[in-house]
Amino acid sequence: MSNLKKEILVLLDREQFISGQNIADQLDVSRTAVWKTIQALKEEGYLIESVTKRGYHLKSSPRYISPTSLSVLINKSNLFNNVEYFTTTPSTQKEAFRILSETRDPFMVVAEEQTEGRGRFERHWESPSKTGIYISLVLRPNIPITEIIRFNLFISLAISKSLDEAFGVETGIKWPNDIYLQDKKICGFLTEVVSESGVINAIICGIGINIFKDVSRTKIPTATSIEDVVGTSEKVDLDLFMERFLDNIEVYYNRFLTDPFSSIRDDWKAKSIIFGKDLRITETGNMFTGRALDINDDGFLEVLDEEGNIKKVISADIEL
Ligand code: BT5
Repeated sequence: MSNLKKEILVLLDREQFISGQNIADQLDVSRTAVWKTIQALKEEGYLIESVTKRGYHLKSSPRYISPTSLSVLINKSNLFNNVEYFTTTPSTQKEAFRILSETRDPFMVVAEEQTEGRGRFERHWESPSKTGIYISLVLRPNIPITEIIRFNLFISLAISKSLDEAFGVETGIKWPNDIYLQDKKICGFLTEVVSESGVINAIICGIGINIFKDVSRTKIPTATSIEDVVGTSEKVDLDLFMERFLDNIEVYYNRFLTDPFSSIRDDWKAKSIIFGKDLRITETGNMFTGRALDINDDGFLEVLDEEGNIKKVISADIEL
């Protein structure tokens, strides 16, 4: 990633013009270098107006996430200092596992398209090009593997809040790993772990979010996208979403490291969509029906089954 691209993007303003000379002086580069970099940004999808004697002005950002905006955001992040960006890849999870051995630092993998995106239990995740966000977060907490159930609770709240804040929607959490919007699935995530002697070496959390409409998703009747709900793609600002997302992931990941689930229980339950409903629950191949009562401090779901027994469920498929 060219540093100059990032630096010029930070200087370009939506309200005011900035002259090429001013940019060149501030960044200590030639005006030709500025001009060339502006052309490269235009090729990435930035609409940059240039007016004689006034200079440059940013009219709009690309419709989809741009690698340059993403690396500007990563520079501000206290949690991640590297992002690997792919235009296409089989799966960001696969890339994350490959890169894992090269670094001890947390990092992110982002792709515009996945050809073999996967859900839990090797299920398929539909990942059409530039219409969804496909991310793997790699985190390296030094904690026992049993804590991973709690991780999912903190992360689901971070994702759900980010969607609400960026797009003005009201998403809900469908335990254990889905985010719903208006009764349909807008996001799914899966958490995989590399561990040694019961201690986590790395968490690899893969998150798929449907943003724009795409014909390939119409075959999944339970799926929706942000565009399906907000109506027009002009209101969808992915730079804003990524900013909210990185902020919330950092906040809730830090809280996960220090605080018990009880500290977010009320917030989490207010966003949960499974309470007070009859559920069909499938856990390790066994299906039963019941009502969700509560989530305990370890992250287990407590369910009242039809025989009146309280069952504790760790991870399951839930049908509402
Ligand atoms: C999940 O699995 O919901 C976790 C999905 C995680 C995807 C991310 S994308 C980045 C990273 N890299 C990867 O390769 N994966 C992760 P699960 O609960 O098993 O749900 C899968 C089911 O959701 C499928 O069987 C379909 O019924 C449905 N589905 C598939 N694609 C979908 C989509 N785009 N939107 C909504 N539902 C979908």
